Amino acid sequence: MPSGFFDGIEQIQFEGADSKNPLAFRHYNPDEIIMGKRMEDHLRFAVAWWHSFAWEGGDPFGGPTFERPWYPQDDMGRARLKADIAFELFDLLGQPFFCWHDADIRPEQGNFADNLRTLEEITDYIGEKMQASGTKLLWGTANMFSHRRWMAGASTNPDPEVFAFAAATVKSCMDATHKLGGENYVLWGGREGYETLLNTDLKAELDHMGRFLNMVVEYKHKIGFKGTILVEPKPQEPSKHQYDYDAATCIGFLRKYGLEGEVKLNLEQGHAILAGHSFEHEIAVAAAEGMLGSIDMNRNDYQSGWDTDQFPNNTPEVALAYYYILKAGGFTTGGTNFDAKVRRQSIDAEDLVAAHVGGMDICARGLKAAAAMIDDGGLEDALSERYSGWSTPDAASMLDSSLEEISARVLRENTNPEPQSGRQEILENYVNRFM
Ligand code: XLS
Ligand code: NI
Ligand code: NI
Repeated sequence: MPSGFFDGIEQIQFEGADSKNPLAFRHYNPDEIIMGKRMEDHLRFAVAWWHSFAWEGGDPFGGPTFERPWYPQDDMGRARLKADIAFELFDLLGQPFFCWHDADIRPEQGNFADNLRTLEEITDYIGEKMQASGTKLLWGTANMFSHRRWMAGASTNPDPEVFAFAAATVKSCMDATHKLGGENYVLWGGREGYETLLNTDLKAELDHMGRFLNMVVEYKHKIGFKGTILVEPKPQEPSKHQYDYDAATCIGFLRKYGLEGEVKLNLEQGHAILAGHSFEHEIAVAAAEGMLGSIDMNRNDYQSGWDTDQFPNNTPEVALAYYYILKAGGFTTGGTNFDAKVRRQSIDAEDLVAAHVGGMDICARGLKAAAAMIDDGGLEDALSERYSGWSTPDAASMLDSSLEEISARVLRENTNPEPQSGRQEILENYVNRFM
């Protein structure tokens, strides 16, 4: 028996680019073959439980604006109803995956034993629903930032009892993710950072976080979890300074603690913007290190300075993100998780559906544009041309020589390089042809 929450909304269909139906896909056509692979298998969309079902529409100035039948979220019966309605959305959208934090799917119990018991109970229930619907788990994660126990951090907390609570919590979430066949496990350290250096032993905190992540990897192998462990960079918010600032910082951290072969990155558009980067920059940095894992797709407001988690709606931005993802070989265990929420005035069930339909469509459109650019090869040609000097044996051998030898060469050959155009506008015009 459907809950009635989505009454009047039919399963979303692909109707093609000319459709005027606001609840239809114009570009997302799961079976369409792009570069030899189904569109659905390229994009691997996931719905995020937290934004769509747990967030109640509050902001720093006001409380909840949404009224949902599963509120208040303090009861296991209503947690089950929330799961029922989540799967109703999944069936309407037909996206292949979803993601959760423990705190999104079960009510906070205030102690570890009851948190564990209710997590096991609700994930058994979700497991049954997954069987029936075919929707899979892209990743699970632990919410170690909302409850007051985490206010000074989880694995970086000065109090070892909080470190212990965090370790037990992550173990429980890894077990639940493994049980549900999750394809990745994510760690985002919202409180792994600090408010003031005056009360913070930065080196000790980083060492604890490095050891903690090693324990996660050790446990993954112990239980035979085949998914990928991912860390998610973000520069600030909620902490003033977060240790996982951006992709480059995370890569340095992973190398320092010997985790470069074990852990990859989950990159989020809004976090890239907060760090002063573009999304494609973060993707390219991770890809260059072989550490591109998965993405949290959303859109950040360029003026506000905080993490607005809007649904994406800008084709060129999305297309460039997928261009660099495709160039890196596409996703393996990763996917496109909508870490995005409707605005707090968008209070209807229809808004929730429309937001995902639009997000999926813009990503499909971006993917098609990205594939067309790869197929055309114009950007790749321009790159080869720009770096072609390095393919001569003379230039390549320089990298195996020394400053003295190179200096002698410059004097001998009277080297005096002629500047070449970077052709940026020409390349930007080229990209626009595909949008
Ligand atoms: C918050 C993060 C969070 C992670 C999962 O800004 O994006 O939602 O994706 O903990
Ligand atoms: Ni995220
Ligand atoms: Ni975020």
